[in-house]
Amino acid sequence: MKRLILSAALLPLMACATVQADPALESRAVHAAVNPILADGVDYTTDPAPIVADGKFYVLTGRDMAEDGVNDFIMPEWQMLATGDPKSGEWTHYPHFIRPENVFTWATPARAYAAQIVQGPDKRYYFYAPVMQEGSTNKDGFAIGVGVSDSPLGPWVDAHPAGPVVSQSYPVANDIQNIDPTVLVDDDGRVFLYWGTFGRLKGVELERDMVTFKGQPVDVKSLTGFFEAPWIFKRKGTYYMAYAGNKAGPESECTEAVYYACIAYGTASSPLGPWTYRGVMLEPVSSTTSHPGIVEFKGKWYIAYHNADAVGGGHFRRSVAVDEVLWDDSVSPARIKTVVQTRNLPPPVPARNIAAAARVTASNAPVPVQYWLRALNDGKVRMAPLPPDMWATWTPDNPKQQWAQYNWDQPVVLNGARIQFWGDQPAGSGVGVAPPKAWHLEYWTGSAWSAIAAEYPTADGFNSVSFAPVTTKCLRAVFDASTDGKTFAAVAAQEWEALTPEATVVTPVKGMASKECS
Ligand code: FUB
Repeated sequence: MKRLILSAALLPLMACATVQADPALESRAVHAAVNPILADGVDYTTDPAPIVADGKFYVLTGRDMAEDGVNDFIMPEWQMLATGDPKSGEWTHYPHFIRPENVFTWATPARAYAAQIVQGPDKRYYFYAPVMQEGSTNKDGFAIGVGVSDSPLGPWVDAHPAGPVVSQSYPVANDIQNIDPTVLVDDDGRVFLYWGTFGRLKGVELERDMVTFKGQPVDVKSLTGFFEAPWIFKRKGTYYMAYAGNKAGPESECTEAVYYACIAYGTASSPLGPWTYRGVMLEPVSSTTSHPGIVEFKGKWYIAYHNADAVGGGHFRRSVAVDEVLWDDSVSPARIKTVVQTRNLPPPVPARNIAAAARVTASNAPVPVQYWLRALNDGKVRMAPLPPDMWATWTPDNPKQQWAQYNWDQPVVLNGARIQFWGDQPAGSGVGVAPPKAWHLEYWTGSAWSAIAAEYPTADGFNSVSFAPVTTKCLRAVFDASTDGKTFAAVAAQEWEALTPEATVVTPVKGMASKECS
């Protein structure tokens, strides 16, 4: 994608009459026919916060800059996207919108986490930003600062130069990580701030100065599975709180693996609650974190969120997508329909690996929620996997043998397999997770399991196995745990491929394996 750097002299021409962009702001035109908006892997955009101003749809985003294999939020600055129509695909991208140290003299550079811009009762724009407080003596140094500007495009000045408006020690002590602010300016001009993460959500009314607490914060405990990323908005007199939820388990309506998040929501008839949980509106995305921003624009509702779908994307290289939000107004309060994620995935190519067409189960099902059984056949091997990027069997007391199993709806012909193990301990360990001492495959004959004769390596990287073709509905990989002669290590695998003699195009199936073949 060609990068067009517009000169500062052109910028005023692009701006609407009432929006005076910061003349120093670099911008470029982007055509994004599909999600994610910036998909080429040059600029990763995160934690979207849309705002409608001067007839435009803006999305404030963070920037992920983690190197491949680094599992950390390396986020030095915020970016901005703007369009006259989110469905047009025509965007203006401001790649270097704000850095923490540009607005807040008391903030350290980096950790430019999820922020939001809202228009205050005085019609000025307020930028709520979690940043690290320089020299903080709090246990957790995150704090929320507020910038103010006459335009959603800045320039910004600190609205509270004395320091953060929220920290673990200001204005009232708290013990949460003070990030992910979301603000609602109600129709009557009252202002409400919510924020929080790691299962803790706080809310408070602010004075009309947008920075001063009015009363004591409330703790919200009624939003099922709340993890982080709250987003408050109002529609037809009802208050809605969307959030990243991580109530996990094989039967959970939210997420199978705890690191992943659904976007759930609740409603309330007043801005400080009480909140009633209403369900899931966005299924887990391809990144572990999920983060909603929801606004109405020209009569339609949109959600901006991020995922790992861009070129080179990952859990720490996320990219913003926008999709429409539809409502069920037949009930009161109106419910949000499950968002259809429009994803631009590469077309499937013929391959010998048909694991994606199988349902999967394992000896340790239900698998502990930090792992993810379906990572086995998701087609992804990562340099530095997180626990949900693999199936694993760790317990404090590991058994001597474990297995994983694929079930196909129809009989398939197989003549090979590949498996990539993961370990934090060397072969021969009796603790932690280690490559198995040995493993083998078995196929279901229709009435019994039959071992498949082959060479079964246990090296780093993919271990390939070839064997005489078998026809079956079920394939099982049986692992003899690594042992030091006293105890047994756990087994973990990032990916297990089941290979057919000829390449075919596979349609992935959802759902876990049935009891068939046992
Ligand atoms: O981007 C850093 C963190 O990841 C945000 O604060 C969370 O909401 C999650 O998206």
